[in-house]
Amino acid sequence: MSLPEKMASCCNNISDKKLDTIISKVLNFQRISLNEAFYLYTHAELPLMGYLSNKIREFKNGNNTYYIKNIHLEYTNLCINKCAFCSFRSKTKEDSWELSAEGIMSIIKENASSINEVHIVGGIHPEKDLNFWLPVLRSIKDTYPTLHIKAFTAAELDFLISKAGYALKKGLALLKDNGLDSIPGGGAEIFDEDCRKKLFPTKISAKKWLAIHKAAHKINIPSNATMLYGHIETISQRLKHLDILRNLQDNTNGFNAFIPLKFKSRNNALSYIKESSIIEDLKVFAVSRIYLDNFQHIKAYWPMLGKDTAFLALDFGVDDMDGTINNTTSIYSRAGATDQKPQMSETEFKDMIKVHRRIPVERNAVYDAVIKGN
Ligand code: V47
Repeated sequence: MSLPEKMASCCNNISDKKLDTIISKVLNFQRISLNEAFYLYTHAELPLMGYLSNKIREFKNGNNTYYIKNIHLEYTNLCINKCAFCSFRSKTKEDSWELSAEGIMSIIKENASSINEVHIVGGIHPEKDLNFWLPVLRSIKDTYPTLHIKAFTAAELDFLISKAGYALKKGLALLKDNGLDSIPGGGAEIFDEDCRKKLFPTKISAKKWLAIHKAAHKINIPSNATMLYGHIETISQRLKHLDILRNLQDNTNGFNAFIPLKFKSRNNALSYIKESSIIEDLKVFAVSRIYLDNFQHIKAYWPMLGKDTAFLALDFGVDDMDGTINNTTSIYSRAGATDQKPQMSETEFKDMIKVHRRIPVERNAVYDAVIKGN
């Protein structure tokens, strides 16, 4: 009996020719189709998904598990959109905050000696546009030239650039010239337009999200991609989301990492939805690793997943962990994340990665290992 046959029979207990073919393709590093991914997702037991995704993970990244020392700087919780899944947006004036340019610089100054990346995102502030941000980015870059600036989801970029009266290409070029190094993956949510209409009708369309990332890749601004799962979307819609990303990556090769984001249900309009199980979470990570054969990295964002599931995911395709964070995000604590004060020391990261029999590698924002002096 071949190995795939053994895996199929031990994990599924029945002979399934279609599953065997898909298993063989994955183990031979051949691309699987959307239909095959659906079949795999709906017919393979979790151990088999883990086994297959781990093969791809080890083929692409060996035992390395990347982590980064960073902060997530959230500059405002004011937002013109009212996305049903969001627990972050302020509902009253008393509950809102926005950071001034000085406030932003002061948070970076406080953390600069212990980080090599700042991840800047926020709500869509009704008044702030590119004219506010260009001097701020310039000032961060001039003061901390080696600090990587990953900033603004495509939804923010669309607003900041158009409000300032620039065309997309020009706006992105100005951001790059003033210090923007890469774009985070937020705002993708789920690409299915029916879900978007129901849950976040005023947010940019999937088409626009993709166009912004494509335009960024064209001028060598790399980015990440995310998928918000576990709300009203179906398995087919999840897989279609992956398919759209795989197609764009074939075209541009500008994505660094894919990050599945587990929907957290506290304090938002979707609180009636039961959160996905750990089994479902691990399946999403595994199928993402298997399907996105042209993405080098699959990232677990632990403040949202919780530490236990995030480290378990190292056996389900994940090779990348974000980040030390220094207690700088509240997007997930407000949505009910287990760690209400998200922070992980470098030692804890390394120890947890080693417990999972992987090699911790501190990375910079472009996935080079950080070489440490004495
Ligand atoms: O787009 C908001 C998600 C995203 C909830 O690129 C929620 O390296 C779950 O994109 N439950 C922003 N998710 C965060 C993000 C991100 C995080 C870490 C790393 C990177 C990267 C990107 O957070 C939003 C939305 O999809 N989100 N509310 C919630 N209740």
